Amino acid sequence: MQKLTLTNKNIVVIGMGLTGLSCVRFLLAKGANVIAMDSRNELTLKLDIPLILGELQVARLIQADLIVLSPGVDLYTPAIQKAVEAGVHVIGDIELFAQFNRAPVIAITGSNGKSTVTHLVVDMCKAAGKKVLMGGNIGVPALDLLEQEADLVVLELSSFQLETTYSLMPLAATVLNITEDHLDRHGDLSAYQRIKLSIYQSCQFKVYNRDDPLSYPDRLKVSLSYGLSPSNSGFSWDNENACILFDGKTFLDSKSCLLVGAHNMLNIQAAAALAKVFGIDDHSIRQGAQQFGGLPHRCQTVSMFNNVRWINDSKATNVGATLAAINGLVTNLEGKLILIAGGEGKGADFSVLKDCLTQFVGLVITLGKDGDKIAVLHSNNVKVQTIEEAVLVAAKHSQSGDIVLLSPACASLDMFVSYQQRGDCFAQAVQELTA
Ligand code: UMA
Ligand code: ADP
Repeated sequence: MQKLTLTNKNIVVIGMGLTGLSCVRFLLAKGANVIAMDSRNELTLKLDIPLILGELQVARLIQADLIVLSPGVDLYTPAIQKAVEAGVHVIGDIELFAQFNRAPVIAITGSNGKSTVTHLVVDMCKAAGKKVLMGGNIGVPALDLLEQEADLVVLELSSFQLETTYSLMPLAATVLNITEDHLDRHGDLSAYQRIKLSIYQSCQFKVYNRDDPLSYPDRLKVSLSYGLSPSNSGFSWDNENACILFDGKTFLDSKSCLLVGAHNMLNIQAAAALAKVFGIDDHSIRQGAQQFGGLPHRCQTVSMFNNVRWINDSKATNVGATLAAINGLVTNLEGKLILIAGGEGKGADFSVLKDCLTQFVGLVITLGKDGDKIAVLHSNNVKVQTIEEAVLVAAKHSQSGDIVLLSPACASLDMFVSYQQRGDCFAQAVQELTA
């Protein structure tokens, strides 16, 4: 895409959430004429520009010089597609960022592990004394980062953001893994995969997961790989000694790290590879990896009571994350695993959970819009209405040595404002029970 000129251009920003508001601020500062739109019928926002609420108006959209979409707004909404057909460019905030950013970018996507890897890379680079900024899907709109000077910008990118990005040209990028997610928006796995892989477009160092062919860049030149499979080049895993290797030699002893689980060993490798190609020294990489204790709502122990471990993995919003949690936890399990799952399934095929549930899970407690689709996969299941009820049922069936895991394999939005609220409700119910 050609370099954008924004001054005096008529630009429509759709979606007045975090992203949309950052776009409005940025575009106004660049001298554009901005109109805001939001599908909600009511919105109490104080904006000094026109705000059009309710159904998107095609007539307004086709008059625009440019449309900037929030990630939560579907590019294939009929009104937006009419504007595209009329020749109006549609981009997202990451494309705007790309057009005006001057700092090197490390870009991270994948179905799971993005936030963990993004934090790890930032910590590794900070350990080396670099001025690093972090943003994107992680919660800080990328455009807000342009206000500060930095040695490096680390961006977590979702498929929604990548779908409207054309000229990011990251210094280094990775697709951590690809498992079904957001199919309600992208249609099928291959469409979702194609959007994820676009992160490698014009990227200098393609850092890739050797063990997940779906996530491979199409050209493997100038690349560094990671994986749990053996390899004499790039990062790999020595299962016997529980160490991360680089080019076949010991790089980091996992026992010196706070993160646990096979998926986190992959996350550390991915972050280390990205930091390495940016030129961060090995000592700082190890330091960053060793000091990182993990993020809330990701396989986080919230209570240990009567030797039952209660784990909040509310951020597991797709089947891949739940599979990783179960497979990671069963290695140290004394008793049985009780799984609490269900919510908004986003069009996923849950049958891939069946073998894992049958093999490792003693009881499945389900709730939410698509809970029944998970309940049918296990002969020992209980259906509940609320997270509090799920905790009570789990308490009744648990005994010393068991793990109770909230790892829903679904989004939370059918019952909660966010995955954080779902995780907090779970933790609170567990606290009340064990107080
Ligand atoms: N809206 C419309 N029309 C629509 C849909 C939404 O007008 O068809 C409006 C809503 O009424 C609301 C606004 O758009 O006013 C919300 O915009 P948004 O959904 O794009 O959300 P933001 O607040 O801008 O947050 C977004 C990301 N949200 C989504 O992708 C859904 C945040 O990721 C991200 O942190 C933030 O930008 C900053 O970059 C959240 C997320 O859930 C955490 N991401 C998904 C995920 O991780 O699975 C992709
Ligand atoms: P994202 O930002 O991609 O959602 P997070 O780091 O927030 O990723 O983790 C989300 C969920 O995925 C958590 O439940 C976590 O336990 C799980 N997870 C983290 N890393 C991986 C991985 N490499 N593979 C599979 N699941 C993972």
